[in-house]
Amino acid sequence: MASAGHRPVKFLLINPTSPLWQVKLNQRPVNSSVFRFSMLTSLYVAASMPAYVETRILDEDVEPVDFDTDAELIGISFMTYNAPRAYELGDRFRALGKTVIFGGYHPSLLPEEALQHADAICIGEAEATLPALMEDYVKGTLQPVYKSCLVDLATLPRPDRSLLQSRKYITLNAMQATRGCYNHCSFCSVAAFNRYQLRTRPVADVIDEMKTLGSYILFMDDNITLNREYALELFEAMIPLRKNWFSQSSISIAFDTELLEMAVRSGCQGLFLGFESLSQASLQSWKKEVNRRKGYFEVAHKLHFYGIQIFGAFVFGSDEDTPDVFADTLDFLLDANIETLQATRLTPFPGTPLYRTLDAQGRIFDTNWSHYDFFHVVYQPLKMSPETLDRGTAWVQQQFYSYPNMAKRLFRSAGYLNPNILLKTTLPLNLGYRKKLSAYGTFNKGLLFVP
Ligand code: B12
Repeated sequence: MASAGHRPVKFLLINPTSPLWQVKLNQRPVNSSVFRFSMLTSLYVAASMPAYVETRILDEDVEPVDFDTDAELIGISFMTYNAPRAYELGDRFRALGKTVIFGGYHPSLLPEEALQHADAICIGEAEATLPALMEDYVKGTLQPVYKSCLVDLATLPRPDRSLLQSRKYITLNAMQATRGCYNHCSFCSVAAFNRYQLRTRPVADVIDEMKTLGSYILFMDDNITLNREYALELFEAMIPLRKNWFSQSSISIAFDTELLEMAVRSGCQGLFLGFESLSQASLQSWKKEVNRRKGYFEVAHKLHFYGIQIFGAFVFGSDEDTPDVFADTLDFLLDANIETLQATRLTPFPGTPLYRTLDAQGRIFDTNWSHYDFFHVVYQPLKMSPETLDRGTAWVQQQFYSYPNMAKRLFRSAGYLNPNILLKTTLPLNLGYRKKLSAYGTFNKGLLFVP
C-alpha cells in the first residue's frame, strides 16, 4: 500500500546462491530441505522497507531468478560464498537499467569491492539504513554507501513470513532474541559484523512473536545464553508457551545447572555448540576463551542427561593441528554421541582478525569467494598440506555420517531424547547432512585420507 507523499516502488529482494544449489526452471531444489529454513535475513530487510515499497522475496535456493521482473529496485543480500553470484546478478540487472542495492555480511565487510557491482550498499543492518536509503532513492539522490549504527532491538519491525512460499522450507518458525556476541574469536564474522557487542530484545516482544509461531522454534541467535540474566528471564517467560526450541549457545551452559534446567523447562530440545577444537592450544590461538579448560565429555553427558541433543561444530586447520587431529576428534564425536556434526575447514572470512593475520603472513592462496563455504581450503595450513586438511575433514564427515555410525548414534540417542524430537529432527538432519555432503563429493574425498 502506498503511503501519502511517495509513489509506490516495486522491490525485488534476491537471496543468491552458488551454482551447486541454484534452482533451474521446472527443477526441484537440489539442497536437502533441512537446510532450507529461516530466511530471517530477507524477512527483516523486507520489514525495514517503508510502507510505500512492495517487496517480493526471491530465494535462488527454491526458484530461478526472474530477469523480466517489473521491479525497478533490486536488492541482493549475501554472505561471502555467494558474493560472485551476487556480483553477476548485480551487473546483469544494472545492464537492464535497474537500480541495484546490496546488503549483508560480505558487502558490509568488504564495501569497496561490492560497490563495483551495485548502485548503493548498506553496511550493517537494514533497519537502520533502508529508511534513509529509500528517502534518497525516491528523491533521485541515492548515495553509494549507507552505514548503520547498531540497531536498538526494542525497535525491530515484525517479519512478515507470508512473503515466503512456506511449503518450500522445512520451517519458517525462526526468530531472534539477541544479536551479536562480545567474544573475540578470531575466525568469527558474526562478532565482527556486530562490532563485538551483544544486544537483547525485550523479553515481552520475543514472547509476543513466539505466540504467533508454531510449536517448533529456531532461534537464530549467535549465543542465546551469553547474557545469563537475560536468558534466565527469557526462558522463564517461555515456560507457559510450551514450545520446543533450538538455538546456538556456548558450552558454558553445561556448567550452569540453574540456567540449563530453566532452558529445559522452557522447551529447549537441541543446542548448536561451537566446540571448535579438542586442543587447548588451538582454542587459545583462536581466542576462544569461553571453551578453555572445559571437559567436552562432561558437556555432552550433562546435556544428554537433560534430554538435549547436540549439534556439534568443529573447525579443522588451526596452526596447532597435525594430521592426528582428525582421528582424535572423530573418536570424541562417536564416544560422546554428538547427534549432528558441522565439521568445517578453517575459513578466513574477510573482515575477521583471522583473515588479517593469514593475509599478512601471505598464506591465503585462494580468493575465489565461492570457495569460502567451509568445503574448500583457501589458505596454507602450518602443520599439514592443504590436501591433508581437505581430505582429513572429509574423512571425519564421511565416517561420522556413515550409515553404521548413524544407526549406532540414533540408537544411543533414543535412550535419552524424546522419540518425537529424534524422528522429527535428529534423523532428518543426519540424512540431510549425508545428502549435502555427497553433493560436495565429500564421501569420495574422505576415502583418500589415511588416518
Ligand atoms: C540461518 C543461517 C543459515 C541458513 C539459512 C540462511 C537463510 N537464507 O536464511 C543456512 C543453513 C541455509 C545457512 C547456510 C550457510 N551459511 Co549461514 N548463517 C545463518 C545464520 C546462523 C543466521 C542468519 C540470520 O538469519 N541472521 C539474522 C539476520 C537478521 O541478520 P543478517 O543476516 O546479518 O541480516 C541483516 C544485515 O546483514 C542486513 N542485510 C542483509 N542482507 C541485506 C540486503 C539488503 C539489500 C540490505 C539493505 C541489508 C541487508 O540487514 C539484515 C537485517 O538487519 C548466520 C549467522 C548470523 N548471525 O547471521 C550464518 C552465516 C550467515 N552463515 C554463514 C555461512 C558460511 C554459511 C554457509 C556458506 C556454510 C554453512 N554454514 O554451511 C552456508 C551456505 C548456504 C548453502 N546453500 O549451503 C556465515 C557467513 C560468513 C560470511 N562472512 O560469509 C554466517 C555469518 C555464520 C558463520 N559461521 O560465520 N546459513
